[in-house]
Amino acid sequence: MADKRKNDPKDEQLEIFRVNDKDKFMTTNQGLKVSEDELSLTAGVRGPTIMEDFHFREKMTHFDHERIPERVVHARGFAAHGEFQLYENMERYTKAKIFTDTSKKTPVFVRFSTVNGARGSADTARDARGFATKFYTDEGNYDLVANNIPVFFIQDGIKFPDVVHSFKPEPHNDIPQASTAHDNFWDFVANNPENAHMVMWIMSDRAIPRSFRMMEGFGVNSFRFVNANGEAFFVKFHWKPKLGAHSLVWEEAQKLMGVDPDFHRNDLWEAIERGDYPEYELGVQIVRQEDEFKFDFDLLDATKLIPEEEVPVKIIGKMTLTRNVDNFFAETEQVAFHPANVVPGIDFTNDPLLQARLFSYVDTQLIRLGGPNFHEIPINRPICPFHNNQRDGYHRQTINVGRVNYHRNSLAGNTPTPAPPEEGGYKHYEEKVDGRKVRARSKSFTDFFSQATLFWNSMSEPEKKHIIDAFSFELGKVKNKSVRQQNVDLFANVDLELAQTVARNVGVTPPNSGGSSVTKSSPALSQLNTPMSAKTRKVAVILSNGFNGPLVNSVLEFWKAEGLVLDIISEDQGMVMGTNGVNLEATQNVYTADSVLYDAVYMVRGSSSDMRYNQKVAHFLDEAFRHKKTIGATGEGVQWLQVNKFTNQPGVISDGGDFAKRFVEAVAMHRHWNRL
Ligand code: HDE
Repeated sequence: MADKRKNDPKDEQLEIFRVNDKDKFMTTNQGLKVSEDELSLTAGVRGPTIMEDFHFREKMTHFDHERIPERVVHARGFAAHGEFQLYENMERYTKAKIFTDTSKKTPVFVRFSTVNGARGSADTARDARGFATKFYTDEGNYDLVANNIPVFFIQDGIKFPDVVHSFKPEPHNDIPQASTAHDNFWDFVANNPENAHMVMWIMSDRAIPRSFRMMEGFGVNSFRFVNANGEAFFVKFHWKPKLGAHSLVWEEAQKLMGVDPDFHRNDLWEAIERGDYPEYELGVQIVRQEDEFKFDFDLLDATKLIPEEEVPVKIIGKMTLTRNVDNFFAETEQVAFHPANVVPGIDFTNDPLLQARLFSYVDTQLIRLGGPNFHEIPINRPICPFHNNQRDGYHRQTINVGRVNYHRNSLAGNTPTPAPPEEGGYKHYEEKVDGRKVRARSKSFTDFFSQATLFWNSMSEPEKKHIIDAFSFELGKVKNKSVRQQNVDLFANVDLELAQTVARNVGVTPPNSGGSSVTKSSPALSQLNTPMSAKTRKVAVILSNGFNGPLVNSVLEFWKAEGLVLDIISEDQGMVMGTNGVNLEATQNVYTADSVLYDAVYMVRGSSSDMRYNQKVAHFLDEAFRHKKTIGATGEGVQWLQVNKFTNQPGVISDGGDFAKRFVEAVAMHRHWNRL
């Protein structure tokens, strides 16, 4: 860990703000040493507390003000530090130094989040995920504020408060938490058909990721690259995780909300602590200005994606997350992202959703972080110097020296001076704008269903089944029958069979007309076509005293070398004795562990005279089997597979040649969908 901190300018900057209270005397915030912290000052041992007790008042007042408003969306998040390095000079398209200098390592801070739930909600709710990156570049902070879904619900930001109101808990009773499975959301969906494409993604496996480390990121809006000659290009940003994009199954996600509400947080934190640094490649889809109208959708419409088969994603660099935060509140909670934080060479488009975002982020941060000086909070400070005539306001930390706080001036030689573009001054792209003031949407935005169908067509059979199940679950929770009916009627425009199946599941009339003429698909959208790897996958190793020491030892050593993460689970925590003097420490017992916490199970030996234990192990295996996870067994463990009739099923690996290797190959497949 210490090594990773070397040569990281953001880390060096944060260092002066770090305080370690260990081995120090306790003081008040004024630096006065405190002699007593457990007894307030009272008039006599049984008498009233005295106002004079300044230590009590300071301690209590600070506590009373500990909370700040949570983010109105993306309240629950988790973040880490890292670095970005470019593979290839992109100067043909952009003059941004971060995208032209391949030698540079740029510090980054990344915050992942759910959108809907409150700060204390569970990680695995069905939802889009935020994927916001702050690059601390030498030209100023650049924020790529992305989601793990490439499209959005609405086309014009003026509808953002409506869509957010609809998916948040209902206002009369504040139910349900972190879930779209309720009447208001689906009423909004049915009556605002532009969100059909996004809703298909929300009903898909993308909305229940296995890990933040296995999630793609998308800038969603079309941005602009501008090169040194002033030539501009449309650009869409992508993050591609090296481990591939993988998901949970719904039952598992639901159970995890109780078993480990911090499932994604734990996963990221532990991976970084282990040194399994998550890696994501940055990709760009670049479209020439003159090709703006060559697509069958509008590039400015955030409910559309550019299929990768039409415009390939060019991989240009890699981000590695290398360091957990020191303090959640100071860093993760106080970080403030803003899509308008750009550097020369990166510019905006007229996408009406993006234009609204450019207003909203600072506005919300003003209330959340209590004033206009939140850029001075350590996590938000650029690592390059900043100078202007902005002064004062709540919590100002900078002590501006000198008398001049205005431009133009003569007393400070007219400084700070605006920098010309040759000196790095930001110049907005001079897009020609000419039009009447209207409240209207371009006709090129009105096809709401073709790409929803494209997405559906691109799904594999198991993915389609999951989408049907998700629609059925969510609409099944909608009490108003008309809302259920309106939705199946709406989604008949995406796929008739999908709508009919869901209609039958939720007790409304299956639509008999609709359907789509779109036959196009985009294979890149299916998660079956993502990189597959066994690295960092978690395996539950269930064993009890008397296990085959040499065999288990060699299997576990092989797996560790392959990058698997192992948890030894037994009847009790503590040492488990194997043959030939091989002893392993169980870090979990079967009552604290749960199969949903693992990617795979290795059953070594599990029987006990305790029926409760045997039942728990049987349940563990049964659940792993139903969730299509890899199950391996050697020796006595094989009997468990036979009893449960799991043998001869895909992804069930038992004794025999190359057991350890076959198991790793099976784990790398993520899930075995063709299992019965
Ligand atoms: Fe955001 N969004 N958003 N958003 N968004 C916020 O800013 C907003 C949109 C995204 O980890 C807020 O500081 C509007 C798309 C992320 O701190 C707020 C519109 C995408 C995060 C806001 C959108 C995003 C936010 C709330 C439509 C994907 C969390 C707290 C016009 C590209 C950042 C805050 C973090 C947060 C407004 C749509 C991503 C209210 C008005 C599309 C990842 O300002």
